[in-house]
Amino acid sequence: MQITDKVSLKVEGAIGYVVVDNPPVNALGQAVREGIAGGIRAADADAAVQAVVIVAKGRTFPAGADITEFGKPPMPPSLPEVCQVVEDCSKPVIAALHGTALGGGLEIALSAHYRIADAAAKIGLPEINLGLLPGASGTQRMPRITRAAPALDMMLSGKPVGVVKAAEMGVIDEISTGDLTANATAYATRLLAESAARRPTSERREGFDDMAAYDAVIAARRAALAKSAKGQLSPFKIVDCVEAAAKIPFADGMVMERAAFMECLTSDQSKGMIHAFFAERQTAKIPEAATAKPRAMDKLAVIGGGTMGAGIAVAVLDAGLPVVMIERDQESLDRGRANVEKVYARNLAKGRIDATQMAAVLERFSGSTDYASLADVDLVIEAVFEEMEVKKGVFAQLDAAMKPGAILATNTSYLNIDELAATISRPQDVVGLHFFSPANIMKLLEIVVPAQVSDDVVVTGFALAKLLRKIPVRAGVCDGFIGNRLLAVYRRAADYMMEDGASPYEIDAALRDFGYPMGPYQVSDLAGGDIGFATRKRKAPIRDPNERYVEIADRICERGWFGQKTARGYYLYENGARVGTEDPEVLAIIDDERRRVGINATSFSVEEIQNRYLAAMVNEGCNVLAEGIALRPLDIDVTLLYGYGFPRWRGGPMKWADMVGLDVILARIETYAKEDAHFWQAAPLLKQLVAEGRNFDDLNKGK
Ligand code: 3H9
Repeated sequence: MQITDKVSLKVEGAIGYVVVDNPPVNALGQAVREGIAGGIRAADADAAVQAVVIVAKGRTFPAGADITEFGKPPMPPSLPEVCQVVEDCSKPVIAALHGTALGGGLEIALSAHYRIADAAAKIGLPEINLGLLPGASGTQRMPRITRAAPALDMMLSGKPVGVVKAAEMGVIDEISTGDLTANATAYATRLLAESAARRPTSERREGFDDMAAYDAVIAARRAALAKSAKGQLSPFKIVDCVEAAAKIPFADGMVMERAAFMECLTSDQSKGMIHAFFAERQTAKIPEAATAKPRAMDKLAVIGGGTMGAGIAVAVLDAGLPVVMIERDQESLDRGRANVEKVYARNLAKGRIDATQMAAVLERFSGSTDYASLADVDLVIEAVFEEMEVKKGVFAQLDAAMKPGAILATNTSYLNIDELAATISRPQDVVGLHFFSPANIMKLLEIVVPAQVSDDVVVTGFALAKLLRKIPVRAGVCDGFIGNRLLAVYRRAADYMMEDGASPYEIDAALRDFGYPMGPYQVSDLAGGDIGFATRKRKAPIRDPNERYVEIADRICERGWFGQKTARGYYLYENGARVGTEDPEVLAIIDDERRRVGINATSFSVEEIQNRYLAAMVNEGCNVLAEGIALRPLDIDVTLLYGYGFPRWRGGPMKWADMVGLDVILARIETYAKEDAHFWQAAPLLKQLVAEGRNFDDLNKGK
């Protein structure tokens, strides 16, 4: 019997099967909610049915509420109501889970009386990743079964767990290997034969058996969050609701959970995180994919065994592919190999892999000092010194050595790839693959599309990103592509504030307060000031004389203070400390510089620091869009979120700007322009959007 177009009820013998069918992830949209509630009620009313199994078609049990419905007018029945219908069924209800039973999907399962899961299934409550909390009884039902700590681990980490762990938690009663529906039927039949009673989770209390321990867990989590989740809403609400589960009646707990869920749902934080969720899936949607298909990618190579080259090699090995590393001499190759082996040795020491696995991975790694070893390679990623002439030399050798149709990628972070491609005989095969350090860990991959490249090379870059489990962003050729180009501008905004009166410590603190894990000067100390220093010296002759240039960084670097590695940079790192302390000598250097250029220091509030830094970022984002360097504002958001530490709960700079209001951002830039009209030039696109009453979200939607 079809209940709605997404849910059917099938009765076979004594069992009624409520079957959900809403690809791709069986999200709990209105028709699914109505269907599950209707299916349960119909099964309840059918005298032939003695037990009900909820099961889903396709790749997964429902993976949660339908996120696309959030923000739209509510459409009954609500998910908490559906959960109650499931629990209130007068016949035992068994949820049969497979795939990823997440969020609202798990909440439905928790409302059933018994749960069986496929051995490969995962369960989780990832709402926190969307700035939300489990809002369909998860905060109330889960701790009743598991106690406080396992419930909070799941809700606060947002990470799913496998079935063995889920069974240990008491959430899964049976693990199924083989045909899930057949096993669920056998399980239901057994329960009926044993006259097993319904087991309403809302009435269970075994999770509250030790209230002193429960209270202690709540207090400890609250204290930890005060440090780790400062400024965020949903983590604290989760703890409040889990605490209440043990203290107030279930119905009151549900009212509290609903109110907390709605407060989170209407917050900018959840809007930002929901935007991030969809944005990171949108970036792979590129024009080239409409017609082109990826080329073969069976064997890869990297040129260079330094930090980047070795990191890329590890990323490729981790994806299960063979990789050849090319270095200029045996000594460098040995160093490169050691860099790769170091990563696996650490994994081994930490128990992440065993010796056999390590040996198997390294089996796929080979090294050579001869470009002839590249003859059968499909895709090479060059990661040599960041200098055009060096790269041109490497590309000439690649051109000579590689088979026709092989892809020649460069990991440059700002050089002109059009110029590089034009020096070889096959510019159509040249693409930019800009990894971020450490390349085996960082999720972002900027795929830089030069003018002459073929579409199938671009889509191969995206296919590689998927294989390496990276988030790809399509970028055009310019100095710094999307990320580093924006970084150069907002870092200048920070340096101007520093020279005008804010200390680097105040600037860092203001940006941590905004949600960054570290401020820009802490990042600079971590990365090392020497490379930037060398680049500034190299670029000095071509610097625009009208541009305001702050010399503070040069004064610091001239003293050999390059950050953590020299125990001194903007901060002092005494006795190998990783967290720096403020350095009065740096403040004195800054004062001297202010005096030298005739600046009277003014003070900047936390808000003012944040506003200027972000305005510079958003404004340059507009220029990058107008030039077609980024396809959509969401591509900029994803770049900054995954490569530059932008707080996810702010959605990315462009989403943040939409929420503040583009007119407000423009007005701020026009005010700053009164001090420095050269730097603070409002982007034409920003002006145009404000004049037309549009925003970045409109651009994302192609409006
Ligand atoms: C919640 O449940 C709140 C409740 O507690 C309370 C409510 C009152 N909705 O990721 P994929 C789309 S909050 C709508 O590429 P995978 C996704 O956009 C929810 N759409 O596949 C994509 O669309 P497209 C808690 C969704 O195999 C397509 O499905 N749950 C949803 O790599 C395929 O997705 C979550 O937060 C959704 N819930 O990964 C789970 N989920 O093809 C969120 C996915 O047009 N989802 N889509 O780009 C996930 O984590 C992953 O999608 C999943 C599959 C692991 C399930």
